[in-house]
Amino acid sequence: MKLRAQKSAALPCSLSASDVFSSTTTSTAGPTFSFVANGHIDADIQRVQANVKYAMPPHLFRNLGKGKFEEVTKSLGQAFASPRVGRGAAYADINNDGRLDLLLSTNGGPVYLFRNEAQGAAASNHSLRIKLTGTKSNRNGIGSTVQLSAGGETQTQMLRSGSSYLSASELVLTFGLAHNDKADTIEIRWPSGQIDRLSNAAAGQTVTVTEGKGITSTRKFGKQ
Ligand SMILES: [Ca+2]
Repeated sequence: MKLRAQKSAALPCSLSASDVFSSTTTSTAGPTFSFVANGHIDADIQRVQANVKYAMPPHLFRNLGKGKFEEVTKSLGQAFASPRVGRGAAYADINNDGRLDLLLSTNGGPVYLFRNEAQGAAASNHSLRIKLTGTKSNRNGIGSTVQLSAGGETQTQMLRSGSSYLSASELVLTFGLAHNDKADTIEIRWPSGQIDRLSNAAAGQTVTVTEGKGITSTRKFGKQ
């Protein structure tokens, strides 16, 4: 995984990453990640605590499964790992390649956009994105829980309206499938209590699932 940064006036950096990552995923296995923006709230914190700094590096943790994570921040390069006064973070797939990209806001400073770029063998990893449309439930499907199984591994995500300070991520769930070219099963539990079950959904696309109706539209990756 590699994240490459490119800076412009206030946006962006870019990350390059071999796998998709998500800040809201629980997984029994699979290439998922958790991102933490760091930075102290007191600009002069070092005057009273010499070993604590105002600007701090972020953290990115790779989910190894079975409740274990490893920190991979430094492996993504200095542009990503540099100390900043981070405040909010949000994610979305900004270029429809199936890999989540990351936006980081800083206190009194630029906003950084980290673009997730696959490198080497990791470029062949697959993913599947799921957009929910509620009918009995709220229109965006917020609060729904999606459990996806592929290649014998199971991942669970809940669609949330936000998970970071003054930040909102896209309302699409992204599942990394590694070398698997499809999701074997998908179970969606809607806030209304409705449960929809799908099977054999191909990777490489975003599927829209309408409550009670199954997949109602698809959009392949690579078409922005
Ligand atoms: Ca992307």
